Amino acid sequence: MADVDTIPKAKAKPGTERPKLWKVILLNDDFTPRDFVVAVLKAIFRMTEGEALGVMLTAHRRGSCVVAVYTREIAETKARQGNEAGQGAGYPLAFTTERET
Ligand code: NFA
Repeated sequence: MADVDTIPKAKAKPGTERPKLWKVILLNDDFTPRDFVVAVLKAIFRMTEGEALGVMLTAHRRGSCVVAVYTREIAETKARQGNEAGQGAGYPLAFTTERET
């Protein structure tokens, strides 16, 4: 049996499907203080100060920024917690979720 080891498999091995993932997206607004956004990112998304600053500034400059990617339930929970933190402090801070393609 010549070269049988080098014949490629027709398909990827079953059971190796990629999990469905959802992005959590931070939206910019004109009212939420920068420090508050950074504090929320650190508390809910377990970011360092530097990571949180980078995400906040990207959303500030570009209008939005992907914060992180999770399975659906975790993404929706983190987005809701971020929105509630803003609401609780009287700010329009907004996170959305979007299925990753
Ligand atoms: N644009 C807000 C400000 O200048 C900061 C901000 C950044 C708000 C990212 C929401 C998201 N105070």
